[in-house]
Amino acid sequence: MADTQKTFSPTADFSAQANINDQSVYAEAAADPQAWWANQAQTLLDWTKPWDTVCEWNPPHAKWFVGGQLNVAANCLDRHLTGARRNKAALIFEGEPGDTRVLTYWDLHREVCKLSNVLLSLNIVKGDRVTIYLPTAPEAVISMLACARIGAVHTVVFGGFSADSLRERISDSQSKLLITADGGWRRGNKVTLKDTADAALEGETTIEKVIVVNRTDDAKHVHMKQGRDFWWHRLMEEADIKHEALPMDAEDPLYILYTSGSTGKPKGILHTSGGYLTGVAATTKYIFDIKDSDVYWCTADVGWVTGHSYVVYGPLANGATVFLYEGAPDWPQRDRFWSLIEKYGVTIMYTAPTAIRAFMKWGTEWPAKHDLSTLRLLGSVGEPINPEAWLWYNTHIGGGKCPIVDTWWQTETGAIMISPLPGLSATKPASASRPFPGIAAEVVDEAGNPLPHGTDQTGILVLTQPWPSMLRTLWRDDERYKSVYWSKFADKGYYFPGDGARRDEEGDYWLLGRVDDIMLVAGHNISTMEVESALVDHPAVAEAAVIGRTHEIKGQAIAAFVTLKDGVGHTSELAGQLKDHVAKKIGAISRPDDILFSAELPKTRSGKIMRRLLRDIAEGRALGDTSTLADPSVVAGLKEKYSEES
Ligand code: 6R9
Repeated sequence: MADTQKTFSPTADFSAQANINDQSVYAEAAADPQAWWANQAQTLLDWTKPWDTVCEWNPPHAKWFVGGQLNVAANCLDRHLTGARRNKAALIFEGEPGDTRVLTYWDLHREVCKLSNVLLSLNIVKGDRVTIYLPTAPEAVISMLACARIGAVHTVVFGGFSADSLRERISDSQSKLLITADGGWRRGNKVTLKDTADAALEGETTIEKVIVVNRTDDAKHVHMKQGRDFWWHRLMEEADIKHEALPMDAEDPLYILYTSGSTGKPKGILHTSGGYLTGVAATTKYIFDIKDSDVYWCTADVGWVTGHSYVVYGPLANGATVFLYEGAPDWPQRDRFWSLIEKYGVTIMYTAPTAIRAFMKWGTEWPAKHDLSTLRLLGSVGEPINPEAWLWYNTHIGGGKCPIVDTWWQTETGAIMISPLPGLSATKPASASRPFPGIAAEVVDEAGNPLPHGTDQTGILVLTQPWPSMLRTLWRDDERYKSVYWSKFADKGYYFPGDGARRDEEGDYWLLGRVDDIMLVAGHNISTMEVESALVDHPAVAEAAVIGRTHEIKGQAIAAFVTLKDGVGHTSELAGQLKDHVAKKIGAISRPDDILFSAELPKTRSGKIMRRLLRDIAEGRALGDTSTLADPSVVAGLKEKYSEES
């Protein structure tokens, strides 16, 4: 049997010590999911007021733990201060240049209290939005928790986003305050965040005040606008260290996080307090098997949901030690991650398939140079992992002894939905196993009927019942919330995540990628529309069609088919300019890999661009059905051209 078809069971030692090692959890949760979740909320969190109702479900709107009160930051900090965790490391940070900082729970609590007082002194009150545009460093975590402590709603924007993207998110969320830094470090270079922030604030803006963290010691080059901009360290020097966390209703908003939508405009995913924290605390405890003795490293940037749920809220709610690294995996050399694992004795690592594929390409000599024996569990998230990458991760990083949890979830779901439980599941390379206890999923056909297990047909993944950490709506756009997620199977009341899937004979789930116009480039969701809009915004471009083509390392690469305005010449300089233009408009992660100029794009008679055919062209496949095209010769010409130029 090929290794890719084998199953891998946890060792007896691992199972014996696991936080869950009894299969009965699945049946127990399925019998009464609400009771199961209520039990998690009760045992894993501290509430200042108990709830009256576990779940109110008025499809498609859910409320969880209605009437209950808690403070998310207090659950991540204050309750750990009374016992042995007080002086335990909460955050161990290493910056890209090699600077290090350790914050104990006691330290982190003090910093968060101080910043809470700073926010109050800047007139930020419960319900106000605060945009956070920072590198992955302790200040980002402190900022998120300080918002949670006073009830301000944070919206973290990934530091790689452009000024336009930042401006759009600030304006949609109507944030009053921006927290940023002079810069961050990436492959030895300074990323000038403050300059980008300044550009985003030009003209009209809802932002009244800006707090600036000194990260790169670039004070000389940073322009501080009087009355608007304040240095973090100055404000913190004077801040009171005492702050009482404000109890929040379970349904009070915790954060908004923007994610790509297929119409181009980003969607503001809204998460609330009690249900969200219950979901992330339970999944962290049972899927990552977190213990007080662990050193846990999730490599995601705090700007993505994985950073929210599994760098900050889930692990800190569990009182874990979180390792945080600011920079790139190949700086100064390709063994940076492995040297960090050795240096800090990391026991749990959670990363993305795109990173694993890059490590594979760089070769086994890099991890082999380091002692990785402290690792006991590995995780993967962001896109489907190929069986070969799974096996490589298992052998060369996990030493063949670490369970791998391939976790499927989304910004919208808040917490992991489908994953193995590491002490129980016999895992199969590239299968995410089964829904977490208390989560109800199914794979259905276009009509919403369940597909038989073991069929080759690609089905559509749906979640059939509400869950505590689900998004509550899209910020200021409830209509879009209803139409994007709930209209496809409205009669059945199913949540539609936009992913293709199938189930094997044993009922295990295999995720097969997006079924909509979202690309997964290095694990990041990028909308084809958004890149097309950025291209068309360039004066030389008449029309553009963008698709994700299969890419060895990034999963998908961005290929753009571009029609130019009359009289503009097709030059390689222009292709370069267009790539730069998109990177500037949206951010470097959206920079197209290929630009192909074409006099025309393949369209149906009703004028729809046939992206399926463009994908066939970019991936060198035989063209599928072209009979619905207005002019079939267009694709034939394009195909020839693509193979010549690439
Ligand atoms: C957590 C996160 C969500 C989309 C999702 C799916 C893809 C994530 C996956 C996976 C297969 C996995 N995805 N994890 N596909 N296997 N283990 O990535 O959130 O950025 O919102 O992306 O990512 O397509 O719908 P987000």
